[in-house]
Amino acid sequence: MRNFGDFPDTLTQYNNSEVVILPVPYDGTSTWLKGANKGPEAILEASPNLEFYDIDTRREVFKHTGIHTSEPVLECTSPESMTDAVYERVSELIKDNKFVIVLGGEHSVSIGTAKAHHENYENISVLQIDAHGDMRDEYENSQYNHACVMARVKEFAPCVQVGIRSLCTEELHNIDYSRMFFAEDIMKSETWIEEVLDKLNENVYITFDLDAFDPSIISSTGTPEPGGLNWYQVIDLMKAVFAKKNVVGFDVVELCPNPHNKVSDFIAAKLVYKMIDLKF
Ligand SMILES: [Mn+2]
Repeated sequence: MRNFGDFPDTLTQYNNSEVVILPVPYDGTSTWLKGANKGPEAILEASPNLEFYDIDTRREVFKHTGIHTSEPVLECTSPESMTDAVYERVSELIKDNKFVIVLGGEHSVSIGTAKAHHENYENISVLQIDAHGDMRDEYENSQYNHACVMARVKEFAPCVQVGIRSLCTEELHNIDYSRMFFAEDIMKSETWIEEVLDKLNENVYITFDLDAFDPSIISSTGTPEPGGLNWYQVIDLMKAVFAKKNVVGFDVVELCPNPHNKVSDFIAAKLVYKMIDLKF
């Protein structure tokens, strides 16, 4: 896969980079539209077309951090073996003092990376941005299905769920409504970002399912839902979380690229770069 951005070699070499992008093109458990395995490549393909100057911070952050794109994790025998492979790779990168960004793939790729961050940082909480609860105990005979991600993550770290607008009966017993921010309530609230911050620990891992966005902004996802977040709601939340908490890593998942419309790919790349800018 190509490198994120189109930066000079000195700014993409492993040893020179604080940031490592780890593609996990896994699509073994998605239940409706297939194609999330093409997500990482689509984000990387779109990335050189970004403007790398940030209007808020008035700089080009890649020149300060370096951004290395790692060899992808290709293990796909089962969701369990993929999770183990992601966990191993992310753990190695964290021990090398890298800030790790996993690009999915469908949402099950987040279990291994969230676990690696949990074991290397004290008291992390996990901020999930998503249209879906993803709290089923199991789905289609697997506990590692993308519909079960947050049920697995909740076993080791407290979670806060933002942008939710689709639940199923089977997951309701796992849901803590005091830690869930429905998209509809966010639209009517002026204090929701502070309330999200109040629920998070100092160390935060972010798992970002792109279907949290309204489909008018990002339509290329495996399970789109109406009534989602807009760009500035997301960016305002990200600005607050990166400013007030220690974000230890993140993933961006569930891009299911449409070859006839690359808008979603570009927005996903822009989100990744903006989050890097906010971190450093
Ligand atoms: Mn989702």
